[in-house]
Amino acid sequence: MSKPVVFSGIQPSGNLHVGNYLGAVKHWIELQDSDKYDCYFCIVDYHSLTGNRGADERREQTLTTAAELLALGIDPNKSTLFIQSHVPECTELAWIFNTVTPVVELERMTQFKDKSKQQTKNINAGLFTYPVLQAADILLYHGELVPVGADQVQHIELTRNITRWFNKRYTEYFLEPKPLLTEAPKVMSLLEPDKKMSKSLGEGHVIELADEPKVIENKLKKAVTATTGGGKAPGVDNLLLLLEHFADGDVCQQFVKAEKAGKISYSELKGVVAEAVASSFADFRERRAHLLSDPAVLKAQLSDGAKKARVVAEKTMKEARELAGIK
Ligand code: AQP
Repeated sequence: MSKPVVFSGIQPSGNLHVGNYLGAVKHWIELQDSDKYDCYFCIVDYHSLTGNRGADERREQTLTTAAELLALGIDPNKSTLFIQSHVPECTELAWIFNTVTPVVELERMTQFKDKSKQQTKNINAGLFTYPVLQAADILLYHGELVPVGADQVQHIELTRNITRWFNKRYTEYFLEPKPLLTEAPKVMSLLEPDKKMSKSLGEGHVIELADEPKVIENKLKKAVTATTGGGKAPGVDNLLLLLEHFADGDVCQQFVKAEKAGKISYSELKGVVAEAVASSFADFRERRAHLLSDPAVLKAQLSDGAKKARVVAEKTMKEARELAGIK
């Protein structure tokens, strides 16, 4: 019996942050280690072309992202880990999907609207069709479960629709995938806690997993907690969420109680969060440095992953071409 396929991707647009970890990558590792799924994890460098970074930076960050995923526990013997552009079939399938996807549906995508505001001088067509390429990635491997953060749910819904549009126009072929969320599907920015933590917001907004303890401490010192006017402060909730996931259980409860009693010290909370996050990733930082010291080994692992992925991708693409009446 074949196992259900899990597929997910991450952009090489910067070092991984605690949002990427709690919302997605931690879940990837749990699913991989459960041994119940056939897991594909992809570093989506084609997707990252929609941003502003240069070629050299992209190439370097792609390897760094691979090292970070391996250092966190993605195991190439258990999962297929690869770089998206090493399996270019996804761009061909994306083209077919572009032709069944109504423009109005893409116009509804909140990520497109947000990114268009963030990069006003570079609102490229790739940014608009980004979720179509994402659908192609998932369906190329017949992904059934897609572990992502809350911000990606709308895109997975669109993937489900693309499946229906393709199947209706041609033949019932693709299965509709489902998003899988963690208990922390949306970690917020440290400086603007009404926005999700995002690499593209800038340095002070994110805690990178590779940040040294002092850096984490300094970032947390500047984190927005409660603003005047009372009410529930999203910045405080966000720090408590980090504590819940990175510190021992009762530590978080003590701060939750103190907050309810109006006796919480934000500077103390920030110090404890900094310590908990930094110590949770101490081993990771060592493994990451070790992996990055030998890029040839990393590249060989990624090339093996792409070979495995390509076997499935070529089969799907051959069938999809036939169904669409090309070749
Ligand atoms: N703040 C977050 N909380 C929970 N999950 C998150 N994810 C991202 N930010 C958070 C999830 O991480 C996975 C990989 O994300 P990505 O790098 O491919 O794309 P992204 O969502 O665009 O991440 P960023 O940090 O916001 O990158 P930029 O700024 O470059 O666009 C996804 O599953 C995502 O949901």
